Amino acid sequence: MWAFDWSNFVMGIGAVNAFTCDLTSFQNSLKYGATVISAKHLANNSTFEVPSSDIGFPTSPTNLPALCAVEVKVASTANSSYNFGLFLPDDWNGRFLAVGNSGFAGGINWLDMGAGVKYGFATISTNTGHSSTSLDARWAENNPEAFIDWAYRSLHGSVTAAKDLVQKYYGKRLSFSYYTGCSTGGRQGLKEAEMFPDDFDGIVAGAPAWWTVHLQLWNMKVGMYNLPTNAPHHIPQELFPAIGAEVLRQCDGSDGVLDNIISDPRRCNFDPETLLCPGDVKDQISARCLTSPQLDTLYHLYGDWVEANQTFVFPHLELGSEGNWGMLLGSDEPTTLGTDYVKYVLGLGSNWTWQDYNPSLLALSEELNPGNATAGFDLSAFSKKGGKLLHYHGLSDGGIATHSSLYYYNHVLRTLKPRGFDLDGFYRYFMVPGLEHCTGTPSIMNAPWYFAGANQAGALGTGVSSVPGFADAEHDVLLAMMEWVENGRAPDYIIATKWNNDTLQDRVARQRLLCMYPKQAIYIGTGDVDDPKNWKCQTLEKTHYERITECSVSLDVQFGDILN
Ligand SMILES: *[C@@H]1O[C@H](CO)[C@@H](O)[C@H](O)[C@H]1NC(C)=O
Ligand SMILES: *[C@@H]1O[C@H](CO)[C@@H](O)[C@H](O)[C@H]1NC(C)=O
Ligand SMILES: *[C@@H]1O[C@H](CO)[C@@H](O)[C@H](O)[C@H]1NC(C)=O
Ligand SMILES: *[C@@H]1O[C@H](CO)[C@@H](O)[C@H](O)[C@H]1NC(C)=O
Ligand SMILES: *[C@@H]1O[C@H](CO)[C@@H](O)[C@H](O)[C@H]1NC(C)=O
Ligand SMILES: *[C@@H]1O[C@H](CO)[C@@H](O)[C@H](O)[C@H]1NC(C)=O
Ligand SMILES: CC(=O)N[C@H]1CO[C@H](CO)[C@@H](O)[C@@H]1O
Repeated sequence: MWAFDWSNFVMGIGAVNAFTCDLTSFQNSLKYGATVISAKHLANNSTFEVPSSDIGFPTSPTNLPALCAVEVKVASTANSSYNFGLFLPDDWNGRFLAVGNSGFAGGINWLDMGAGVKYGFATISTNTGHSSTSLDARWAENNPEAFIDWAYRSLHGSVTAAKDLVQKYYGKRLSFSYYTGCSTGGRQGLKEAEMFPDDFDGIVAGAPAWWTVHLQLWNMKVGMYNLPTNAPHHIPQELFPAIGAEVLRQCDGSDGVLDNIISDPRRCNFDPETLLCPGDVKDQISARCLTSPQLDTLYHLYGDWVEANQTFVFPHLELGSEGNWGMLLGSDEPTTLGTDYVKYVLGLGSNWTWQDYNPSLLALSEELNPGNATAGFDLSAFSKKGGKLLHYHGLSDGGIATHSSLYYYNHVLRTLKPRGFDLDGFYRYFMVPGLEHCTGTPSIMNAPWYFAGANQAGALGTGVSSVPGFADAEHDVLLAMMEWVENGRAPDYIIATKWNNDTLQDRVARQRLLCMYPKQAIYIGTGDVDDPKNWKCQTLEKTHYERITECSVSLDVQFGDILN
């Protein structure tokens, strides 16, 4: 324990905190129903050792600025509670930042807090009310209150309590509040914009898992298309790279440039039949080809999920997502993101197996709408109070189909535009060619995927923050958000960066414009394709697919689900 609070000295003239970084001081300033678990000061360049109980986010952030690290427990009902963690930097920028969670994880996201506190934000994260890894929802069994905590209650409650503590600790009002999260974190951001519009001035939502009632079942359905593993239609994981390579061969040029990046899969007329094995193949893996039943599976994967009554349930996996298919395919069971949802959240019990699947589960999921986790489309209150939303989704995402984001964006547009709202004024959506689920890119594409989105800094290193060498509002989505909120300069584009081997010590391999939807990056025709200066943002005519997904009833899709 620190006997003396050095932070008062580090902060210098006129910046003495209202109280010191210790458990008693925090406990005394907390409201009823909350308990301080720990509070300690860390010197500059320290590592915060994540408690071993945090199995959701076990990685310790390193090279932190001098800060006060606090953990608080808050009761949400008589028999449920959640915790939140708080990093209070000695050198505070006067602003507040909350970071989001992943999958079903219960844990405080200390790693993303580490990236956030380096900007100078007072940074928080909630454990969402339970302890688990991101693929595990056993905690939700017979525990609807815990599911409500995960769905939205813990984040809103943590933000409210933490803002109060931040202002008491520094003895000053905070100026602006921000949020950044990806996947479940993206969903949490959209729920906040919808239900608690006053919590944040700016929300960055990546690859949002917003459609809980359909998404979790789709996660399972995608795996089921490729099961059981002994069936003739099963495609072994070893063949995914061959499929990815053929997709790239056929689709790379459909955006006008051969650069190994599929910028616009919607414009590719992919012909899966070119992958068909010749008659005499003995070793399919080395021949890199598919049988006729395996091609049927491919059609399912690239086709939207549409129910027999023409209800559109979820969009397709994208052409170019093959490098990320390990998330939902390639195992001998569908992901527990789906099966645990059915067993423990919909309540069918631990003996339920994916072989018991039937379409009535979809109706049950819609009817129960567990925890009210699915985000809605009415963002009018957030818009009216001046809130800003930056939403992005990778076009190589193998965990959450990319166009579920386009569906969300289009439905917000349908909800608000007739009421006179200008979407571009408060809500901007960016598709990211070659970005997998939140972080990374397929190795054959090597696309620029880094722009300091949620979870991204941690993927480059435990001490990384912002965009090293390019820490400005053009390259860093959080700085772009601050520029929009605080100076009224809305981003039309973000520049994404790719370091060789995703290693900061290595050189920058390429950078690329990401454009605000419906614009997309178009090569100007001369100069290095890896230099963003040689690209511009331009609107192309909508493709057939975009027009189709604007209808929630899908009559005919690019790879129609005729085989369902
Ligand atoms: C910061 O900490 C790292 C260990 O995480 C250490 O290697 C490095 O030398 C330290 N830097 C300074 C300037 O003390
Ligand atoms: C904190 O440590 C880093 C090295 O890790 C150093 O670059 C920086 O100047 C230090 N900051 C302060 C305020 O001492
Ligand atoms: C929590 O308490 C409520 C009533 O207060 C009860 O209905 C519910 O079953 C309890 N849940 C658990 C997990 O104990
Ligand atoms: C699961 O199946 C086992 C064996 O058939 C049975 O003993 C157990 O009661 C079942 N559990 C539930 C929750 O139905
Ligand atoms: C269509 O069927 C699905 C289940 O297969 C159900 O969830 C959905 O509510 C149905 N929609 C309509 C409009 O009947
Ligand atoms: C569910 O969320 C909607 C907004 O998405 C809100 O209007 C409604 O009050 C919520 N219901 C409950 C029970 O939380
Ligand atoms: C360690 C490693 O993977 N190094 C690779 C970095 O990238 C270059 C090409 O861009 C490869 O040649 C190296 O093998």
